[in-house]
Amino acid sequence: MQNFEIETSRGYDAVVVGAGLAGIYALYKLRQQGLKVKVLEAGSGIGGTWFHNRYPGARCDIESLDYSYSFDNDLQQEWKWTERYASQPEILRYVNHVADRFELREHIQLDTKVVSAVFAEDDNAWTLTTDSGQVYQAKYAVMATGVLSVPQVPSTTGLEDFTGEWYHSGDWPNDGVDVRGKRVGVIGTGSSGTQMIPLLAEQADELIVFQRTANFCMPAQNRPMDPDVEQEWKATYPERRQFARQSGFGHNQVANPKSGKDVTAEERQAEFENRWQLGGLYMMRAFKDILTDKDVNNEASEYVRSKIRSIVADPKTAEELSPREMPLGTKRLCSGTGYYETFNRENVTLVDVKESPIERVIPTGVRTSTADYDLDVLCFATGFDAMTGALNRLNPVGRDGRELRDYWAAGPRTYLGLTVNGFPNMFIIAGPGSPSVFSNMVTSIEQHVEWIADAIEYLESNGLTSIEADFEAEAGWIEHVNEVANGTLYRDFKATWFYGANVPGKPVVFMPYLGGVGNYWNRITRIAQEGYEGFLLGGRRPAESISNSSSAGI
Ligand code: NA7
Repeated sequence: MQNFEIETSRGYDAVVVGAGLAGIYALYKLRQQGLKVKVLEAGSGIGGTWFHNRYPGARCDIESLDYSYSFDNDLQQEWKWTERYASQPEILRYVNHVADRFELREHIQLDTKVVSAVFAEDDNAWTLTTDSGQVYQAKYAVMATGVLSVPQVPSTTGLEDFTGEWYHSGDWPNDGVDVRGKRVGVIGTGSSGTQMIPLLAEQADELIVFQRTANFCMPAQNRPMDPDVEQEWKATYPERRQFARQSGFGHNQVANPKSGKDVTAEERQAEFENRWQLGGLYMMRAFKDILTDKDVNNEASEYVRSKIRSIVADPKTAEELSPREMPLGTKRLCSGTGYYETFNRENVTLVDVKESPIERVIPTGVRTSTADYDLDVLCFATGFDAMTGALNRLNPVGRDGRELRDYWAAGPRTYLGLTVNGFPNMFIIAGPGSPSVFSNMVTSIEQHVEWIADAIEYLESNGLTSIEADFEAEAGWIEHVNEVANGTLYRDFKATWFYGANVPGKPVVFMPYLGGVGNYWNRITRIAQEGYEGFLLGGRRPAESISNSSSAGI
């Protein structure tokens, strides 16, 4: 038995796990309602994803004016974003500014990993234990544990004997990595790889890119913030925020309402070019059926391949970089700067590790089935145990000893992505079964936090003790999440982290909800307004005595 000094800190109304964008807003919002809240954060700083993903070139692929909190008008008016798409350091500055501005820091405990979360029926409370043996008790547990927060390093044999340095994109050293004059290898060409590769190529002596699956990488078309754009956004923020909340993906990117089938081939090409120039994820809004109609998607895919051929000088390299396996966008579309151009540099080599698989790491570098590559630095841009990784590791224990990891053994089960049957008063922010990674995360985070705050207020003002998902409602929701995904081209390509397929042994189940942010928001709002249909409410009094009184009363 470990010799912990047990400090029991009772009396919290809510404990929030994680101090990223979700945890910070949950803290702000619940404190505003008069709750006593503690945030426990494993990292040595706040910011979550934006704290840990410090690799060169890390940048958001949603425009900065959109990817920001809307809850405080002075904040959104006063904060100045310097670029169209914010870099990781700028977003981290923003998160820290928010924490200071709203005096949140004193309620956040850093360097504190929650190692267990157990619900006790008798106390109607969650007990959370930290890695240093501290114990926190609270009525409500809010899991703001992140959706891309568990880095995935492949179990590559020999890594322990590698004599160089190695890093994962999602756990990059705070003070950076100096690659000048070095031979650098990057494994992985998803969003992280395609962002870091151009910068590493500029600094390193030599860069070897190990690509297993070519991915589509749109030019971000990033640029310094245009003062006219900023002024226009700030003048119309209320309308823009409302638009984002009611949109398909939680942001202001204007979607073409036309079907690709209703226009001529020339018009389709013109629209693809328009979207290429708009940059990044705009391509996915080219036609309303780009993700449901194979022909329209094929044409868009071919358009992007033609762009790759026009950029990359060596035809063989261009062909290797051209995705052939998946419909455009069914693997998360990348948004980068100078990605394809980088392969015209003399110091950059593309290695196709589908054709010649990586066999092992050797002390001097990486061995594929056909060659050895000498490396000083090896960068893993190999992704995350996404959406469920952090929660499964924490493995909350709910009613009657139910363990989340067991309950989710065949894939995550949630009602609306917010709650789980058997886990009373445990809320998940941007959980599986909600739009989450298929949206502007800040919009989804705000929607979830506000919904959770309202639910707590409803419980407290109606003398209710708990809320959790009804088993049948949960089952119905999961069916709906799958049905929606099956109506799209996502059903045709499952080798992605959306399905959990990147983690060996993880059940292959489509995890995010594709029904649209606006539709989803209207649904969860209606459910709340109508008395939380599909939820089990503990301690419910006779229906006539339940009011909609708005006093929080904790
Ligand atoms: P991703 O998108 O999961 O990309 C991981 C990349 O790493 C992808 O190219 C993988 O190839 C590659 N990979 C993973 N394991 C291996 C092994 N063992 N050998 C070779 N290549 C491998 O992660 P990112 O960090 O780029 O992006 C995650 C999300 O963050 C992104 O979608 C945005 O939402 C932000 P594969 O395609 O599996 O063949």
